[in-house]
This record gives sequence, C-alpha cells and structure tokens, in this order.
Amino acid sequence: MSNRPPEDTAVSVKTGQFIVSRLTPSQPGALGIVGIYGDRACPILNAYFHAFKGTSIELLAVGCIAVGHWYHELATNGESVHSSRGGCGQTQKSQECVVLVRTGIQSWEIHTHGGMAVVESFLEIFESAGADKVSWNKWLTCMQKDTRDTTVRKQLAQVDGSYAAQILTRQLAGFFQSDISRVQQVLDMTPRCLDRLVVAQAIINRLKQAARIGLRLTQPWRVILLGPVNAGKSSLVNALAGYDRSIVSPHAGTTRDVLETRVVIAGWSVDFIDTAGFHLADTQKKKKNEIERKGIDRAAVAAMEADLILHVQPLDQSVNDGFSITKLGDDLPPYITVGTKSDLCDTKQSCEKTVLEPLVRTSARTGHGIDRLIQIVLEKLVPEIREQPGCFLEGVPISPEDVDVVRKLHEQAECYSRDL
Ligand SMILES: Nc1nc2c(ncn2[C@@H]2O[C@H](COP(=O)(O)OP(=O)(O)OP(=O)(O)O)[C@@H](O)[C@H]2O)c(=O)[nH]1
Ligand SMILES: [Mg+2]
Repeated sequence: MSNRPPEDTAVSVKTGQFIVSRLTPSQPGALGIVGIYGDRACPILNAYFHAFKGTSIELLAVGCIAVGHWYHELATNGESVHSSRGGCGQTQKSQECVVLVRTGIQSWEIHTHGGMAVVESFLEIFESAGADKVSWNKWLTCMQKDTRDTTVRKQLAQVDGSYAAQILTRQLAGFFQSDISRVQQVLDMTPRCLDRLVVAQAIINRLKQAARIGLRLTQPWRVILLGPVNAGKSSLVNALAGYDRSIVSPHAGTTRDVLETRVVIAGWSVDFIDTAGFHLADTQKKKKNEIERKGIDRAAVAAMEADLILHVQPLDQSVNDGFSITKLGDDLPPYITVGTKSDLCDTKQSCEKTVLEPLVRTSARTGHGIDRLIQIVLEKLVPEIREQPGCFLEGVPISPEDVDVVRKLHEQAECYSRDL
C-alpha cells in the first residue's frame, strides 16, 4: 500500500495560462499560502491589494515582497476598495494583512492567515476572474524547471519520518548533483589516472548502495506480526506504538482483521501490522469460523507484501502450534522470531520450553525487551546504517531516473578502468 497522492499530469506553464493554487495543506494552519501565475494576475492584485508603502505591484522586483492589506470585496461603485478609502463610498469589507511575494515575472505568492475560509476566499477571487485552480502537486510541476528538484519537493511533502526528510533535504541542497559532477569530472579527465578512478568508483558504489532506501523514502516500512492466537501480538503492537491501538483480550481469536499502526521510530516511518492469530489444532480443521479464516487468509497475503515478519511465540507455552512461517510460501520476506510474555517465565528453564528459540524476548506487560526489539527491527530493515555509516549523508538516488544516471556512470567507469 502506498500513501502517495495521485500524480498530476506533468505540464509546464504555457503562454496565457492563468492558475491559482493553495500551497499550504488543506487544513487550518498558522500560515496560508496561495500561488498565482499568469499575466492576468496583476490587475487583480492591483484591485484587491494595497501596499502599506504604496509600492506599485508592477514595479515590484522578482524575489521582493510588499506588505499590505487585502480587501476581499471590491467597493460597490466598482472601484477597488483602497482607491475609494476615505471617500463616502468607502466600505469596511473584510480586509486581511498579507505579504505579497513576486516569485517570477508572472508568478506571485500571497502569504496570509492560515484559516480555511481565508485561503478559500483568495482562491475564489482568482477563480472567478478565470484562473484554473490546480493542486499544489500540479503547481509545483508547472513552476519548477528542474524536474529532480520537483520530485524531491513532492517526496518531502509526503514523508513522515525525519530520517527520510533529512535525506531529501540534502538532495535539495544539491548533494546528488555534486556527487555526479565529481565522478563525471574524473571520467572526463585526461590523462587517465587510477587513483582518481578509485575515488570515483567509491562514490558510485555509495550511490548504488543508497538507492535501495532512496527509492522508497515515501513508503513506510511494513512489519507484520504473525503467530498463534493469544500469543500477545496485539499487546506487542501496542507496546511498540506506545498506546492502546489494538484490542487485547484473553479470548483466543480477538483480532479478526489486518490492523495497521504507523509509528516513527528512530526517524523511520514503520507500519506495524497486527493480524488474526493462527489456531493450534484448528489449522488442520476443515470446518472453521468463516470470519477467522478470512482474517488468517488476509494475514497470509499481507505477510507476502511485508518488509519483515515478526513470528510471535509466547514464551510460556511449549505447545507446537503447527504453524510454520515457511508454510506461507517460497518467496517469503525476512523474518525473526520474537518471544512474548517473558514476565511469565520466572526461571530460565521455563522459557526454554518454547518451541522456537526467539531472537529477542519481550514482555508487553513490563516493557522488557521492547527497545531491543525496535533496535533489531531497524537493523533488519536498514542494515546500511550499521554496515555503511555515512551512506545516506551525501548524494542519494531518489528516483529511477537517478538510478539510471548512476548506472551510466558505472558503465563509463568500467570502460575507463579497462582502458587504463
Ligand atoms: N503476562 C503477560 N500477559 C500478556 C503479555 N502480552 C499479552 N498478554 C496477555 O495475553 C492475552 C492475549 O493477548 P493479545 O495481545 O490479545 O494476544 P493476540 O496474539 O493479539 O491474540 P489474538 O488476537 O486472539 O490472536 C491477553 O490476556 C494479554 O493480556 C505479556 O507480555 N505478559
Ligand atoms: Mg490480537
């Protein structure tokens, strides 16, 4: 499952185009930003906006701002409100203190109060003057000349975790391009030099290693919990999330469906997926509660799409549940065995009765082993952090196009090396 918003068709601004867009999220906030593009914007801005310093809109340089009042309605005599101020026809229609930014010859931003109604009112004014209202996504595509920059900005708006945001921010600052040009410089240089090639190859290898994560920055990791009924799967999800997301009860078969809980751990966005437990002998039974069977089937499907499976085993039980992760299929995601209810094992001996030797022992009741489990999960999901420290601190390919650029450099470096 992806939480990626629908992509707009990529377009760039055309002559005569007149568009308006809400550039801040569609929810109340401290600040609302409205973007406008088109040569028809200027007369409207002139009519509704009055700069405190009397600055002329037309003379405002690109990159400069004007602070002033925005009058949401024109005076009844058809003149702009600010031109009739002080006259007998003056109206006290709603006015807003705004910052007007000239972002290009024909593009503007209005920075205003972030209330929904306020921003909506700005959008309506431009729409009724003939502007097309477009999503921020389309706006970005229209305005940005650099398509990679656009991709990075779009991704930045979608990520939950700070780690992904940091990687993307570095890409906005040009880290990837700088890596690419350093490599290209070496490959273009004559005479050829082995030492320089080694440096270039190290950069290429780092970029290749970073691509696995770079290509999925907007997708949270998917970690699914599978195991017998009553094993403590839901309790474990709650302990990992830090709040009671899943219903927990002593009755076997409490969880019936696949339930996702998104958390950010160590800067990474992770979806923990709670599932219906597998019954002990019931796995063989022909007649089975239909709802439970559907729940188990869904769990099996979700498991195949996960990045990591946590095979949950209660440490206080020695019974073989007849369930083996490998029965789910051949092409399984990696899995680890997690022991639960460690607080019920007061002696080491009683824990040793467990069928599978768990990688980590946890107790949702006492919190024992939860931090260790989080650490293990992250190491499994992003081993690069331990194996290649610094892998994400510089250029990271974040799209198939970036990967292609790196692949071509790799091929060039191979030729270079053969010709040395
Ligand atoms: N002592 C102890 N009891 C636990 C622990 N974790 C879960 N339990 C208890 O075990 C029972 C089952 O817990 P759940 O989390 O609902 O188990 P589940 O695997 O989600 O169960 P199903 O949804 O039915 O498959 C409940 O009574 C929990 O209170 C634990 O760490 N220690
Ligand atoms: Mg449950």
